[in-house]
Amino acid sequence: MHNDKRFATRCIHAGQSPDPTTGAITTPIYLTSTYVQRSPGEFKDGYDYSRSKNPTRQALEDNLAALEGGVRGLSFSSGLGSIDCVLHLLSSGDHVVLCDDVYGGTFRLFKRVFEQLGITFSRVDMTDHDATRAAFTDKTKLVWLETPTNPTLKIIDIAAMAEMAHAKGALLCVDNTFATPALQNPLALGADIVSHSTTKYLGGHADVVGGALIVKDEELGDKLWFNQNSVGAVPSPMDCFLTLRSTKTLHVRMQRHCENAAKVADHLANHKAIEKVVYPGHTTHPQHEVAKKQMSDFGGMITVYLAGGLDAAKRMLERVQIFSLAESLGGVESLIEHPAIMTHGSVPPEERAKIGLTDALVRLSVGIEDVADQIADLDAALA
Ligand code: P1T
Repeated sequence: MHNDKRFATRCIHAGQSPDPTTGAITTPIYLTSTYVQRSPGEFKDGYDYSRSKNPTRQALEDNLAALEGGVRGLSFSSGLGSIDCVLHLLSSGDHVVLCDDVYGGTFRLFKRVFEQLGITFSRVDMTDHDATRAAFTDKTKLVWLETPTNPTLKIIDIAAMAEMAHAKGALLCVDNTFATPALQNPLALGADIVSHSTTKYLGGHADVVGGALIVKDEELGDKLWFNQNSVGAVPSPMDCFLTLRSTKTLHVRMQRHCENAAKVADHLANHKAIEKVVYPGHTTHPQHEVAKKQMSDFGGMITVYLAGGLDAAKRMLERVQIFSLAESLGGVESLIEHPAIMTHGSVPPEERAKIGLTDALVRLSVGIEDVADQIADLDAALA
């Protein structure tokens, strides 16, 4: 419903029609594991068992598909569950070109789970197009990237990567968790699959762990659904309800996240305790032009390097009061963390060093509190 409308309208209406039984405007939480059949194998609209299909999940999946401009959405019990589903498209011997900076858990899934099953991968700095081209082999079936990357906030040119992947017959999957469809539409830029940790901005309130995949090709959607149903990492109807409730406000939340982050980033850039600020909206960001080309705004994430290294980082992180020291991101409340010790602890130190993920690096997820309070909190913690 309303899939052809503008983004804000899709946030609120896509995938949702009044409930057929009562006219309820809000999609009910269908807490049912199974559905009564008229005769063996005779059931309504594909509803035979809730791992395969559930009306609350269907509404969320249709909503997410409309937000990303795809034809099919699939939702999962975690972001890693959605990545796992894509990797199950591959067979032993296949090769993946992976961007060198990804969430620590994504790296661990490739390295510790799928590599054992015979799937190889090469990590490459995808801002370097020649190096990326050289990373392909005749076995490359998939290109996987995040942009902005977690946590060094590199911006990767999605259209250029799509062209490169397709020239080699590989699929391109973009993890759009940091930007969200409010700011960036990978499918329109040529990606085949969009992946999300809906735990972050899409969920937006730090109360649900979830994931999603969106595609623009029905046949690929069927293959992924087969994997999802066979492996079984599906979300509960309650989690789907909460996520669907949140996507209704995604457009307004993202606007405020971006406004606040831009102000916080400007402030920190002039702070003597900060050695360097990485924010895609700054003209000093090495891929600022790419960000301007493919994003409608620069997001709510900021990465900083503290002048005083690990000790200074720890002192700051212990002192914040509006920002909370915690893993995760993208909620209404501001979070701050130390990736080397926390979210990226599963990436070996030598691999972290290669991408500048040092002990001085601190990652901020700027929430939608009053920005003056956010800045005062950071100043007090850095004093
Ligand atoms: O935590 P989960 O919902 O399973 O999602 C994994 C994931 C996937 N992709 C990106 C870009 C992510 O950032 C994450 C999870 N990240 C954090 C928990 C974090 O604090 O960075």
